Amino acid sequence: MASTGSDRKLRRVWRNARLATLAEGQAGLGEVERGAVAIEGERILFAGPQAEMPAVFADGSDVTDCQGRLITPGLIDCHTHLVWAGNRANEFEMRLAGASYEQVARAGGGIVSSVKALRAASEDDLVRQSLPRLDALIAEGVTTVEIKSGYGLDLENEAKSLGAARRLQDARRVTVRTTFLGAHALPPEADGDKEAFINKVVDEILPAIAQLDLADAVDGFCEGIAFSPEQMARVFEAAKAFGLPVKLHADQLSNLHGAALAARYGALSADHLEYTDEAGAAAMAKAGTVAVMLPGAFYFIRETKKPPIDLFRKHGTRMAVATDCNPGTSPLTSLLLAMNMAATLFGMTVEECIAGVTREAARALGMSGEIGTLEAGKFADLAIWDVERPAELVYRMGFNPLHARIWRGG
Ligand code: DI6
Ligand code: FE
Repeated sequence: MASTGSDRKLRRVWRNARLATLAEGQAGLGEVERGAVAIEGERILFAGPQAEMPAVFADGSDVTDCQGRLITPGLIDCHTHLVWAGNRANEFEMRLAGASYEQVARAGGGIVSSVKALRAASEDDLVRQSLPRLDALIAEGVTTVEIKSGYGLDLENEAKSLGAARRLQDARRVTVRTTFLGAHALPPEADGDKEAFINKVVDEILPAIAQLDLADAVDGFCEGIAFSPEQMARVFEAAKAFGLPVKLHADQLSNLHGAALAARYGALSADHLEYTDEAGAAAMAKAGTVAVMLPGAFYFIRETKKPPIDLFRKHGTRMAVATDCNPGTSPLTSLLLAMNMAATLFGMTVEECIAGVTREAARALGMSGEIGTLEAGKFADLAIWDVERPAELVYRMGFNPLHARIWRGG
């Protein structure tokens, strides 16, 4: 395959590596002992046994000897709220003194205090304050991150949040997916009128965000302290009208049958799910809605009800794991630690955890065709680890074994 001239894309090969390809349809992690990955430009050409790699792929390539290191797909954090201003360490202290998350929220703290801080910040400020959090994820091999709005709660400030999220993508070698979370909480000016606020989300804010093309998906918080299933259904109908996929914060603090609602709308994912019942788990499996586990929030609010992992297994519901990085319930910027928590607190296996931050996280973002596995044709997003076995990625706490990270081939 002689290729000359300036249009030649850079070819690179990593050899002498162990691979966890996570390839669809393969058992377990799709491990390969003596593996190689070849890429051209932004895309993977080959990932598999070194002996089976066509020799031509090494021709003229930049070749790296991995000395037995492990290569996985670049990690994907499919649920974050990482654009915010200020912090809520004061509420953390209140909760340490005995207040519950709901009590803090009802006392005017909680999400609303982050709304005030975000509204007071400029877009530049938001980018500046959020970059260290993004950098912390990137330092652990994250190559794609989903970022939600939801602390603006009016058009100007929701647009500012999503604009800041998009600018984070320009500032770093990373893929950002934005999600409009207008139905996150009731802003102070709504005077307790949830119906009127949902009308505003559906009639004004969401259409404008869609017109501005600022969001890749639409999310909501379906909960007693937030919005009802009926209200969320209205938001989902509006999203559908603009061709935007939906997802839902469901069954986090109580069972309002949010999982089933999400499934009914063919949601990409339903997230949290501590209180989800069997009918919800089954409906999600049938709809292909991914169950996103957020053990950081479970840990931080000292929840005791675990999500029904056994029911998800029984019904074949796909499971992802994410940080839920947010200032109120999960100030977590480590996807590796999220995996450890998913294993330790929820009983997920190493395979489920690693698939949950790669292949299944890609599915939860509707990006399965592009990222999440080491397969020919997908983007060359790789993480190279100084570990002997994949289980080490899940087992350690507060140690980062990342050796190198490749985003879109570079
Ligand atoms: N559920 C959560 O855990 C976060 N949002 C949500 O809908 C909490 C966000 C916050 O407290 O700031
Ligand atoms: Fe969340």
